[in-house]
Amino acid sequence: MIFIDACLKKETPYTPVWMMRQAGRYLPEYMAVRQSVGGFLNLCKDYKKASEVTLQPVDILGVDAAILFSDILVIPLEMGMDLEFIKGQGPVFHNPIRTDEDLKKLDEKGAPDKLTYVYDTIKLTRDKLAQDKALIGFCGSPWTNATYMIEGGSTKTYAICKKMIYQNPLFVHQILRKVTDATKIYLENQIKSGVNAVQIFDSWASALEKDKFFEFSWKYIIEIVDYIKDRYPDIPVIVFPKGISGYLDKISGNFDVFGVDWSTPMELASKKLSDRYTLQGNMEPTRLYSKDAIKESVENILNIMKGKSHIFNLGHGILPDVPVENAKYFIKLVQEMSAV
Ligand code: 1CP
Repeated sequence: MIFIDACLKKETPYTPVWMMRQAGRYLPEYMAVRQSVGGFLNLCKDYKKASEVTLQPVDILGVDAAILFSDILVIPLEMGMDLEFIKGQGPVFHNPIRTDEDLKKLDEKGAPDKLTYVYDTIKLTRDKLAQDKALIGFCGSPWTNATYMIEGGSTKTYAICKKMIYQNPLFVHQILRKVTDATKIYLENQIKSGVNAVQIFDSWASALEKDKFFEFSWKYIIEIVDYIKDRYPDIPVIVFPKGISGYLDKISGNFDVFGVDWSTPMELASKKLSDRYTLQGNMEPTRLYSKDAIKESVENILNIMKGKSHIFNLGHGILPDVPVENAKYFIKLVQEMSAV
């Protein structure tokens, strides 16, 4: 698998490429399946349909890896939280974690066993996926998941969870401990079910100042990385802490791939991070609206990464109204231009 080879710094015939959020709303084929089950969470829980939409971007766009169709929030959901995806509002937890009572109710030990629909999706998808394409499993970082669990949904200010960090840090650590423990077993079960690599999404890393990022987010990510790499050294682990370009020189660990977000110049990431890591990224996702803008960025990023270990990706998720034709153009262009 060329994607896995690139993760492990082996030479590849071209630069492998996939897109964060590649299975989803910009594909009419996805919308049709989603409608047929009556909503996003139902789709995650229907392993046959979840597998179908996992495979769609491979069939339609020719990406080099499929990413499991699910969501980071299934961990808090199966720890006992009441999750609903509300149209126009995104995810909502009706019982946010604010008190010791709330904390006590979180069932970190039971959650991994309840996620059988994810493991079934993985098994079926790995069965159907071409041998040369990788299947990526994933989870949210404990911090990114905790922001939703504490706030009760998406937030622009992180006011409640950040106030908690300064007023009652121990309480936040207790939540993070539980989420970390559940996530380790969850990822391990994904690997046992057949994923070829795993990615840890820390989409809200940049909500924290430097010291707090290392204390409340990175520390737990590294704990998960070590747990996986100690047991499955051949499974690549990708980390994606978004928006932390100011302290890249403090980033190290046992992971294989560092996901570079679009706001971090690729040259900077390449200079500041040890060359033992493969870099993944990082075209600005909004460029997908213009073929000229795509071409300019693909040329530029391939140039910077020439001779270095690289997986092409967007610097964050694809937006819902991107023309499918442009997404196809992007994937093909990367594969053709990078071929040696
Ligand atoms: O059909 C729909 O309208 C639901 C939209 C949707 C989709 C397609 C959500 C709701 N989640 C997903 C799938 C998803 N989420 C995947 C599967 C693979 C893929 O689509 O390619 C993955 C990897 C995620 C990860 C995820 N969910 C993250 C981390 C990555 C990122 O983009 O930052 C986060 C933060 C979430 C939470 C989430 N899920 C969905 C929404 C609307 C949100 C909230 C986002 C926010 O707070 O801004």
